[in-house]
Amino acid sequence: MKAAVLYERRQPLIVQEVELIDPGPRDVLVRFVASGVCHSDLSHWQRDTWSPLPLILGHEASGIVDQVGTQVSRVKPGDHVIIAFGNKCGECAYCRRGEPYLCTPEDPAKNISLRAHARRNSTTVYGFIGVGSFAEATVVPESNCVPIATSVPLEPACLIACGVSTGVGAVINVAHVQPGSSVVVIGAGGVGLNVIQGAHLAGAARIIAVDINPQKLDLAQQFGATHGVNSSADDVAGRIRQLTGGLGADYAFEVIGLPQTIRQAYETVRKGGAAIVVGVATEDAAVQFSAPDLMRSGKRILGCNAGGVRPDIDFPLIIDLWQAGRLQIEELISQRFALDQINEALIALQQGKVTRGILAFA
Ligand code: COD
Ligand code: ZN
Repeated sequence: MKAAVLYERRQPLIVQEVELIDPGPRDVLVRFVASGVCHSDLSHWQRDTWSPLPLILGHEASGIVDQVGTQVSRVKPGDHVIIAFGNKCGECAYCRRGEPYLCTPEDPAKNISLRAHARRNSTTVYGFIGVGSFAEATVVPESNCVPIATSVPLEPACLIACGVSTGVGAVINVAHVQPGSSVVVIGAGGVGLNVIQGAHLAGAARIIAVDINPQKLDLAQQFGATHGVNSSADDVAGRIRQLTGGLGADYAFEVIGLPQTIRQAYETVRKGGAAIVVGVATEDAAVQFSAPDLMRSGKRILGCNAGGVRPDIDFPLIIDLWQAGRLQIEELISQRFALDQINEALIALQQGKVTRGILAFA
């Protein structure tokens, strides 16, 4: 199959033939229909991260089941699926307590990010968080496949695997945003726009988008933001206090992954409010808080790993909301690329030129 392989960080991905591993007894071979291009893909291209090389990036994907291992029972060839990224072993303490986004396989050899995904000649090629969707196909454990009805448009459904579920999940599963509340969203990108539409869905009265890119602030309004603050021009803390009756917001979501914007989220919430950290910062990043201020203010800082999403429960729920007209998903896609154009797609994301770009394989 054709895949875009990352050999050296910050250098162009190379589109070439690789050989996928054969599916094991509990694995499924899925042919991709679409893959979103998310900032996490860009981060693993730009930063020196833990992910092993050579690597096929891409983790926000939908497709059609092509082959199944001998013990697979949850899907069959021809089924439409959204692929959940990361480990979903179903057996560890976290999976058993219904927190699959924290899955930690007891046997490190079962870590989906570190198992051989494909080969080129005799070189092992890895698949990003087990998915590797900048390619024509993948092999994943059946527990990573969420089947969906054939009536659901499969191309936009790819965005449910990350951007939509992480954003909506941050609001519903992690912060539990209450009707009538005030919500700040710092970073109105592919994931941040979904925090905004999640907050709108949860009945927030004020949704204040903060971004350095004025075009993203316009987009934010289309997805439910009531106000926009341009953080390269405006006094963010002052403007938010003004918009929230002087107290600060009930919730502030950081959806970028920078220490200064995580700090900004903490500063913009009222006493008793919650700052939710959705973006992943570089491994050495640290953020300072005054311990007595944290104690006296009763503010809460919540870590949010992949939106606290339980794919088997939350993907069908999101599809129902989308099909009922309560979430916008097609509207997030501003540009389609072919696999050969993957480097252009990453650069368009880096330059802030797309709402969400997708690779379309059909
Ligand atoms: N102040 C305000 N806005 C900023 C700033 C800043 N200093 N810097 C950048 N921005 C804005 C950009 O203009 C853009 O609108 C937005 O931030 C970022 O958007 P995108 O579209 O580039 O990025 P996303 O939305 O795809 O990236 C989302 C995350 C940053 C949340 C993602 O990359 C991440 O860190 N995920 C965390 C871990 C996780 O849950 N992973 C699951 C797989 S993603
Ligand atoms: Zn992502």
